[in-house]
Amino acid sequence: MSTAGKVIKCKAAIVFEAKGPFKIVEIEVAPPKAHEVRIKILASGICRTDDHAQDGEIKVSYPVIAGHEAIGIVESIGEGVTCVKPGDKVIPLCVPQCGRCPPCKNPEGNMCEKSDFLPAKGLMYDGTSRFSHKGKIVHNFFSTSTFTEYTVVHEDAVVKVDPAAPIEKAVLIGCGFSTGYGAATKTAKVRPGSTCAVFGLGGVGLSVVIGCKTSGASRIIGIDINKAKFPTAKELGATECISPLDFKKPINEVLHDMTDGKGVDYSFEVIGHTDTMAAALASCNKNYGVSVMVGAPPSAADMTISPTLIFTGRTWKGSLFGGLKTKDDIPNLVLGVIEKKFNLDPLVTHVLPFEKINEGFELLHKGQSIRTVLKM
Ligand code: PAD
Ligand code: ZN
Ligand code: ZN
Repeated sequence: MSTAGKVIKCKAAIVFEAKGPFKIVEIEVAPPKAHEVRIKILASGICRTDDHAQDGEIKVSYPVIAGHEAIGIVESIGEGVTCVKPGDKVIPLCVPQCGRCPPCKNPEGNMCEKSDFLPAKGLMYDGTSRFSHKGKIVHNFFSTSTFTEYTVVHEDAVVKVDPAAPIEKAVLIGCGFSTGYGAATKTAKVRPGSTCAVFGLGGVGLSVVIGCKTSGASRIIGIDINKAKFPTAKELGATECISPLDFKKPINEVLHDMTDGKGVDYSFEVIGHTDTMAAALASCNKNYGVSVMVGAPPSAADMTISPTLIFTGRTWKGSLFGGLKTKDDIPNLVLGVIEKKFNLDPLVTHVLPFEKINEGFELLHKGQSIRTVLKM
């Protein structure tokens, strides 16, 4: 029996307050309004950004349904939707692409003005939510909300992908892989023969490693305090891996020593701490080095750096979703997975049923997982 046009009751993981657990409860999901799409989520990956939403490091509105890295099937569409139809396999877009605003029109831009972060309101364009629990509204997260069996997104925040997309791998195209891969290939534009340093070897940092290798970097130095990440980093292309805990010197000095005093050509901070952002900046060559901030800074953090670090010529860039344009680039990245251009197998260390979401976050906290994929 068709569910189109009807309220759907289903399971979702709600965080009711900052630092509270993910509680699986029954919610009501209203039908999509005009230009909205209701999606049955098939799988959702656990990204550190969801953890930041849960612990309050990133400002969100509670109660909230987090999750933003997913793949699903269109259940129904609202009036006027033409980009997808019921039954299509789709990826929800945590960075929408409306195609009309200045960042969408600028070839170098991607932070669509319809994006919902910094600060996140957690509501649809009309200021309401399609989610409710016991009659009270529940907010959405980063235009998506995927820790739920059904979600509703605006048509700007969904893209059709090839039906052959393998769900447990292609799910990572919704955030982690694209972010890391794009940070190397699009934001930094890593050149063949260069030396790269990647700070943080989680799902996103390892995807930066893949992007550096694909770009032809000759040295890729992985940096993490958790040495359990090193074998995977090497499998994916890191030529050396080091832990800052093994050195007395600051890690930026160690990287200068490892490169005959030159510093690396490209450095990437993929952790989200201000001290490692400063260390990554100082690690690259003082004149032509490029440092890319990928890790999400805590909402409340400020940092101070010496202007000399930039004055001598260094470039310091941020990278949101790897600088990629979601609607344009995601279908091609999914094809890359189908055609085995990218091997994402080492990134997916755990596949768990949705009900075990808290176990998935525990694995992340203990440093025992790279990506956990929850299957609905
Ligand atoms: P993760 O927690 O899986 O990986 C982080 C890694 O950093 C872990 O392996 C840690 O052991 C390591 N680490 C922690 N502290 C240090 C330290 N002091 N020195 C060296 N290594 C350390 O996270 P992730 O890969 O899912 O995400 C990484 C960051 O990227 C996180 O801040 C997340 O919010 C952000 C992100 N940004 C975007 C974007 O669009 N810019 C998208 C997705 C994720
Ligand atoms: Zn993410
Ligand atoms: Zn736009």
